[in-house]
Amino acid sequence: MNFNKDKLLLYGVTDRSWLKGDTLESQVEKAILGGITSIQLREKDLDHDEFLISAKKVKRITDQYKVPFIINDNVEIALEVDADGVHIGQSDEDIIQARKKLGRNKIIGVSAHNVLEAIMAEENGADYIGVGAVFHTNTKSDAGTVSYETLKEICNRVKIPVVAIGGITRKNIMKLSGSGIDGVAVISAIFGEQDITKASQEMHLLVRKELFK
Ligand code: 3NM
Repeated sequence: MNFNKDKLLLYGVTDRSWLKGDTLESQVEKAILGGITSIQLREKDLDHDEFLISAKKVKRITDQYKVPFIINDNVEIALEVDADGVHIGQSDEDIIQARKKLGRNKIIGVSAHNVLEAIMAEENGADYIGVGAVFHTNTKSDAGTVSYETLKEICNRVKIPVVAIGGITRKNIMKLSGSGIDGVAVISAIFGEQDITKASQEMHLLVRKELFK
């Protein structure tokens, strides 16, 4: 896929623990209406068939709004629903294997926590890197921490787009200003909010204002 880095500006990542009676696809639609520019379906607790059903439902929405649709850590599901790509962690499926299965036209995002991991991911053919956790997060219990200096160094050292993740909120987003990131990936500050559309709208404005001034 000819991946436009502008699509990474505000990257929403789903989390079933925030459903509160809503459906995931409805939450995704609300977030898109507020201004998220990509979505990652992150299903940590579903078996293959349930994951597939969820992916098909969310893809209907992302197709409708033409928002890139990335599957977390599951190349098979990405292929089955013809998603735009996958996001894999350092311990997840190897990037090179993923590329073989997906071909050149799909996006592969990789999590990196230090400069070496970021450089390796780029060399192995990643299309973008997710770097975190840049702030404390309650969403991912095993998230490491990445300092502002490391984030900035990663942005300087790799040519592919860099997205910051972990604990990013409307209150702290400006602390990432000047780091060189291309966007932010967010779970709770969007999907954990009562009004998902408003939260993503405000976040979108802040990302534009604070990151690219
Ligand atoms: N990955 P929230 S931090 C999914 O550091 C994820 O790689 C991270 O959720 C990493 O926006 C994280 O609610 C959780 O903090 C992000």
